[in-house]
Amino acid sequence: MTVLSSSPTKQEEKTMTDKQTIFAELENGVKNLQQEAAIEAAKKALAAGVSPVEAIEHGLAKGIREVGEKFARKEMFVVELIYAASIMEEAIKVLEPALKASKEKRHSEAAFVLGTVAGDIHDIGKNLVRIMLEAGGFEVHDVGKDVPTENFVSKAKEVGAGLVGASSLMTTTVDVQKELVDALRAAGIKAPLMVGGAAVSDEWAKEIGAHYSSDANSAVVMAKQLLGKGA
Ligand code: B1M
Repeated sequence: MTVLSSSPTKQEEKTMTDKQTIFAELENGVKNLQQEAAIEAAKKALAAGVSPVEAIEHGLAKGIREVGEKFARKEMFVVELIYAASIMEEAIKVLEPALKASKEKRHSEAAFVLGTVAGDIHDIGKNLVRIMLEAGGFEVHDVGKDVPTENFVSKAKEVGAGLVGASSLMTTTVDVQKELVDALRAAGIKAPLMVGGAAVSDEWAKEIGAHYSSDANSAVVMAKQLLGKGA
């Protein structure tokens, strides 16, 4: 009788180690402000068949969040924060074609208006949400960052949005999401509002009558659920 072992084979162990090494290189490239290293690690991730979503979440995003923590502790200057963000953006550009590769058929009724709220210029996370929504088949109308509430509303009207999404990274701009729900409803737009970003929580979303997701992948799952299309 053959006994099946659940322990990983040598090849599986090697693949896991390679992945962890690549994640660490991506993370270090961003947090140590080494652009070339981050870009090389992104190329390595693609060559090794690592999922670009995992490369971002377990590598680049980990690095930028550590930079954010150091910035908050005054261990890094704002110029370093800006440079780290630009390194992350350059590395994402390397991964972007692979992120988009799995494009599904578009849902015709699913125009999605997406932006970062007024007063907030953070858009790395919002751009990732856009890429993943597009890969998931949505027709995304990205209104940009630091977007006045009325621009979200007018774009939603113009395209007959099935969904509206607003990102907010700062405690000082999160209230704008409430203003946005109110403005959408006042304009007679019934499309659900999805919210996300570092300053947002599920509790807050419920309080304002919106829908929270913590990352780009779960945003796509939620968008499909809200349209009654399942996960
Ligand atoms: Co700024 N920043 N920043 N920053 N920055 C934060 C947000 C901060 C928490 C850093 C800190 O102090 N620890 C802090 C805010 C504190 C607060 O809440 N009050 C802060 C500050 C203070 C500032 C400035 C005021 C600094 C200054 O100038 N003195 C200034 C803001 C100016 C303004 O907006 N008016 C500023 C500027 C910047 C940079 C320009 C340098 C740069 C942004 C570059 C860019 O976006 N193009 C930057 C960065 C990089 C950060 C941190 C370090 C990282 C943000 C990021 O890109 N994360 C951030 C610290 C942190 O977030 N912990 C910080 C990676 C990204 C993949 O994750 O954006 O969370 P995230 O997106 C995720 C999910 O949240 C989710 O999916 C994404 C992918 O998984 N998600 C959604 C996001 N949106 C969603 C929408 C959805 C669903 C899911 O539905 C629609």
